[in-house]
Amino acid sequence: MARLTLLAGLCLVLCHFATSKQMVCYFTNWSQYRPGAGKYMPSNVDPFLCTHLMYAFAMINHANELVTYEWNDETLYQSFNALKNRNPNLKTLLAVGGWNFGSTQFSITVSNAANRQKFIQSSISFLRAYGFDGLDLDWEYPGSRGSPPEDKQRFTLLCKELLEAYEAEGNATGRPRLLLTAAVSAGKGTIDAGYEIAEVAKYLDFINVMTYDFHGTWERFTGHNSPLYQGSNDEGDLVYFNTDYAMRYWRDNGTPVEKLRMGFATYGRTFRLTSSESGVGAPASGPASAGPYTREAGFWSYYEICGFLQETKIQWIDEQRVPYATKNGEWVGFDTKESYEIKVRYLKDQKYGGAFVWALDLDDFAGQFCGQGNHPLMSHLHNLMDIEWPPMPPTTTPKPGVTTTQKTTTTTTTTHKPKPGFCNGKPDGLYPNPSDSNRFYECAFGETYDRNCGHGTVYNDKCKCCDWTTS
Ligand SMILES: *[C@@H]1O[C@H](CO)[C@@H](O)[C@H](O)[C@H]1NC(C)=O
Ligand SMILES: CC(=O)N[C@H]1CO[C@H](CO)[C@@H](O)[C@@H]1O
Repeated sequence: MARLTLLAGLCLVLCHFATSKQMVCYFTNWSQYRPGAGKYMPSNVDPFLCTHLMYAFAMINHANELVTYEWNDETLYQSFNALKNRNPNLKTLLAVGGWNFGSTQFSITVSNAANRQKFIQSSISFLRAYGFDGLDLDWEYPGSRGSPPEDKQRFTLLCKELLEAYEAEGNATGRPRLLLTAAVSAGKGTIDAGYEIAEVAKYLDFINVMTYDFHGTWERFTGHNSPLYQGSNDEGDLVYFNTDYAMRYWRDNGTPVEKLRMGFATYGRTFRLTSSESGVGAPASGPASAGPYTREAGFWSYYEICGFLQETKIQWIDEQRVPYATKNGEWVGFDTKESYEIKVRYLKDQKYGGAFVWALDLDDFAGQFCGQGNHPLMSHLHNLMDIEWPPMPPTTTPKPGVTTTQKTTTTTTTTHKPKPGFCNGKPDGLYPNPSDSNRFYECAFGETYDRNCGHGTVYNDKCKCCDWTTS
């Protein structure tokens, strides 16, 4: 009971901390296949950059079970979740779905109670087996792309039943409940077709509104990937296609502001110009040339854009508060530290609960292209969001080869007189105190010393040290 109270106390501190300033970052299973300096692995992730890491993507099989996608996902899950050994306050979630996975299997999975339960129970064992802290639903999209209209209500049911099952499992096992989040559309039409906003907002811990991909090569005029505000060229439904509108729409239809995460892109979308016009709204036909690393038409990572910016200059779409650049008939709308700054000021004014980034691998993560240091956009965002980790206990016995281990030693803040009894007949060493996880016994020369761990830590018998958890 003392241990539970202590852990609950720890959670109050850390959980409160975590909800006040969040930066959620996506890792993608395909960035491992990029050539040369573009290759991105879990080992490239800085565990102190983001508060939550999302692994994209897992999928659902025909038996409605949560399963891996890539041949080596299991290995990558391990190194991904091992990042928490270096930062014990970091949370990791597994994102299921994604654009390529589409809607078909999601529709089948939500279509009846048995399928939903199969998925829900499989997600619990899968997430626990690999050490994730939760699930991120990336269904693109309920009620669209072949998903029938009734999927809008069924998505709500899925969220409701997932949360109930996660609560029950947390209660039964005494482990922190698995988190449940979703990445959702920022387009008004897709939102209206897919989400009972106020309902799903009750069940989800937070909601990532994908405030990017508003404009791209599928259109016949240049437009920005992730504008903050509406542009004066925008007419008809295009007036909805900006970050401000999407965030307000989710809020005004019933999502508490603290649950909303605003999307930040570390990439841009490109066009090929067809005339001498080169501003926003200029005629275009198709994408610019594919980036040498991302190799996807219409899409450049920030580090590829840095190359493009040589011999041209950054221009601004003033009313939308975002930059673009053009050169040799190619056009890209993207984000910079400056546009991030403006967006974070907006996010804070509106009191939204945090930011999320698509994606870790698209920033200049190793600082090899832009001359702005490692992951310049995301580091800047981290600073703008005032993310601070709780102070770590001192590290006095680092494990060999692990320089950033956060394990503490058996630092005691109080030394009690030898307490007779406990150590009788025991070898010298450290032992858990069965009645208080914040305490432990030290046996030396047959004497029993009653010691306690530093504030907020508990005795962990595996490492014979004071730690964040008892196991
Ligand atoms: C879990 O425990 C909490 C707190 O005791 C309780 O409110 C909730 O109803 C329980 N949920 C389930 C699904 O058992
Ligand atoms: C290499 C690659 O693209 N791997 C997969 C990662 O997961 C997504 C799931 O959406 C798949 O579409 C990719 O094929």
